[in-house]
Amino acid sequence: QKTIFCSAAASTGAGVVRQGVGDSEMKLSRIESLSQVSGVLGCQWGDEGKGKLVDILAQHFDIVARCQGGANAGHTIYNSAGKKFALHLVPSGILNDEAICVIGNGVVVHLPQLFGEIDELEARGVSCKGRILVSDRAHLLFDHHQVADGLREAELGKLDIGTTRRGIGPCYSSKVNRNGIRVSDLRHMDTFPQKLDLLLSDAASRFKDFNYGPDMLRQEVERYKKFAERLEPYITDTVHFMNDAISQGKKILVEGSQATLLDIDFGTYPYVTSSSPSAGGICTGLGIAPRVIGDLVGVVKSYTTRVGSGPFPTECLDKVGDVLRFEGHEFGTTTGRPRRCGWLDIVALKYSCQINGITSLNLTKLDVLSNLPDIQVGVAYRRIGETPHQTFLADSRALNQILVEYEQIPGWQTNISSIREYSKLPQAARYFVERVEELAGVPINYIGVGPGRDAIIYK
Ligand code: 2SA
Ligand code: GDP
Ligand code: MG
Repeated sequence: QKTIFCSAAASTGAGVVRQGVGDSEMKLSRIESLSQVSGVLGCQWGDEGKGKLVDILAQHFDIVARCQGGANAGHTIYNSAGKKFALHLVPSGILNDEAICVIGNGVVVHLPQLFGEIDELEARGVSCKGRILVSDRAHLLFDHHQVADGLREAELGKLDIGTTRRGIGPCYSSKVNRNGIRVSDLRHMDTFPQKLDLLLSDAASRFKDFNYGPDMLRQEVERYKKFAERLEPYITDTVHFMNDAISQGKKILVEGSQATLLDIDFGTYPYVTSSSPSAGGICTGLGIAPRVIGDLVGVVKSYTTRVGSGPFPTECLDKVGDVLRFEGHEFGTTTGRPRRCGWLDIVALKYSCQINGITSLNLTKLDVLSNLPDIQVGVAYRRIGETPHQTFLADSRALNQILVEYEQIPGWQTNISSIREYSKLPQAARYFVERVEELAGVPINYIGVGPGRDAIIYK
């Protein structure tokens, strides 16, 4: 489906390396200059490495907040001892003891998952007590939403979305349908059973294979009575909390989940998630005003991956795709699914930067490209017989058939994973970074060269 039109071999070396600024100074300037309210957003189809950047930046922020999505997210981070943590609902700031982690009103919360994560973190020595606040306005995601997610995917057959089956779509549907159940409803156990009955009856009338009877309701109500007790200390009016914190000058980092191309409005609809992982989701999912948001760091992989169905113009269905998957360990953090892999897509990146107002980029997984003799970067789209353009199309069917024009950049074929200074990167790697920066039109301030917390270069 995809054609390489041009391979403009890049023969020149990297540009002039910034002189005179020490790397630790650069690190501090890159982190400390971030505005009071900053965000980290995915610029592709997710799994760009947002969790790692949030974990690093969290050491300089008072609050780390999630504003959308649910346990479909999978953020893998490593602490300073190199221990791996996979987070789904708990914000990636949790490994910084000083940070308060907020689960905002825009998040859909599956309580068994949340408590499971908290138990695991506590068991591994990460104190969560008093450090996780759950919005009273957040919607509860029940097991039956997950069942409905699976039934709908099965019903769609070959046309399935490829969801994580974590119940995200059905829960946001309940929310928009105005019969969802919110965290604050757990404080009214007298009316809770009727509300839950309505939700379960809806699911039973929608899916013939959805088994629902009085025992199920009774058991679920009993279970949620216990959850309600356990959740009580976490329940917070996070809208007030966030706005008070802003007035007090506290530093807030918003952690995006999924990514712009999975956005319910701006993504490759219908192959998207059911929330707004782009900048707008910060305001609606936390109750803070647009004018308080300053820097938005876009996270972009040095290539592209996607899990689930839907258009992916620069996908590599050949050996290159396998190499990227193998070298980049591209398997879903939540589901373990192999991720589809392909080249970096500048058209998609520019679109994401524009929609979100991205102020700087974190180019991640540069190390993964190290064994490739040359690297392609998708720079324009074109339909047969038409001139190339840089418009990310709304029509997923058209996007599926689009032809991509590539620019070829020479590889560096050297291991770069232990390099920590920009000037020490091979010239070809610097050329790649600077060419991407130029094509995207947004500065690349952070470069990932490995999964570990320290494997980052401040540019
Ligand atoms: P859903 O479950 O309704 O949100 O699925 C709808 C689409 O959104 C995609 N999606 C994701 N894409 C990448 N990463 C995600 N998180 C996990 C991870 C995914 C995993 O970190 O690896 O483990 O498979 C994520 N969550 C949702 C999904 O693939 C559908 O295309
Ligand atoms: P997120 O959903 O955006 O937080 O990303 P995930 O955690 O789902 O997937 C990113 C994966 O890449 C994780 O396993 C990270 O540990 C890993 N990772 C992040 N940055 C880098 C990097 O620069 N190089 C390498 N090799 N791995 C990275
Ligand atoms: Mg992920």
